[in-house]
Amino acid sequence: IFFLACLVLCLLNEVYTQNLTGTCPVRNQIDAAAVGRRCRKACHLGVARCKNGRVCLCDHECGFSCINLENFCPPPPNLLNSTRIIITRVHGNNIIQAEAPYRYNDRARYICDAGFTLVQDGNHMCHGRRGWTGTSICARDCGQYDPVLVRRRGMVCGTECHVDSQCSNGLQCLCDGACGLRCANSTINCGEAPQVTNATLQYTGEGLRRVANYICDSGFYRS
Ligand SMILES: *[C@@H]1O[C@H](CO)[C@@H](O)[C@H](O)[C@H]1NC(C)=O
Ligand SMILES: *[C@@H]1O[C@H](CO)[C@@H](O)[C@H](O)[C@H]1NC(C)=O
Ligand SMILES: *[C@@H]1O[C@H](CO)[C@@H](O)[C@H](O)[C@H]1NC(C)=O
Ligand SMILES: *[C@H]1O[C@H](CO)[C@@H](O)[C@H](O)[C@H]1NC(C)=O
Repeated sequence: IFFLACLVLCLLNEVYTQNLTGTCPVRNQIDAAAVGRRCRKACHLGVARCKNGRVCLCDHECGFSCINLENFCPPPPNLLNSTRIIITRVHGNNIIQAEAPYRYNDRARYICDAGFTLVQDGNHMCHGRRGWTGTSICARDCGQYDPVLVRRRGMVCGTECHVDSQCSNGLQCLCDGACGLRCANSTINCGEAPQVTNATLQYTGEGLRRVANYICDSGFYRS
């Protein structure tokens, strides 16, 4: 039993020292409230203020706080267009893959589905209130805003966005050609594309995804 207790303490001790050496933010109730967290009792390193087996650890926006290491975090929340999450844990000098139950300071990273890119990579850490810090966003793959093409084509670009929820009035976050990712009306009707002599016009797709295909008459080629 003594051996086991020592083993557990030594392991935990390594976890603590990992964060004793780093810098910890000063408690900021406004930042903590902004991400929906209530802080635990504040503490100072080396001053015995934490009770009931809690320990003084850096708890992100909350600064040094009394944390119960028996509190586990649930799996990280779902992220749109991401179906894979990698969760790691600092173990001595190594970083290992963490299995549930997740513990204080375990770290989660989201992998976006094919066709999407992580445009905001939150530093997701299991914090002292059984939750995860940070926000990540997987956005649809899309070219960058190209001001030269936009001007040449006389395009009017909507508001910049990464996900639908950033768009108002029922607009969606779509890849809008030279504009890049913008809030746009996906059911917009562009009317007819210009006629070209010695070619016939065929349309594919609908709304913003409608494409005009010019098929040259026989004996002609596209130049
Ligand atoms: C991205 O997520 C949205 C919301 O869950 C879903 O409707 C859409 O089909 C997803 N896109 C792809 C390409 O998986
Ligand atoms: C999108 O465009 C269609 C067709 O022009 C229009 O009927 C609809 O109200 C528009 N939707 C939004 C959200 O602006
Ligand atoms: C190509 O287009 C011109 C103008 O519409 C027309 O006069 C001509 O007959 C067309 N040529 C062929 C081979 O269809
Ligand atoms: C220590 O805490 C800080 C602040 O929350 C965090 O950013 C950092 O990743 C932690 N360090 C380790 C090694 O877990």
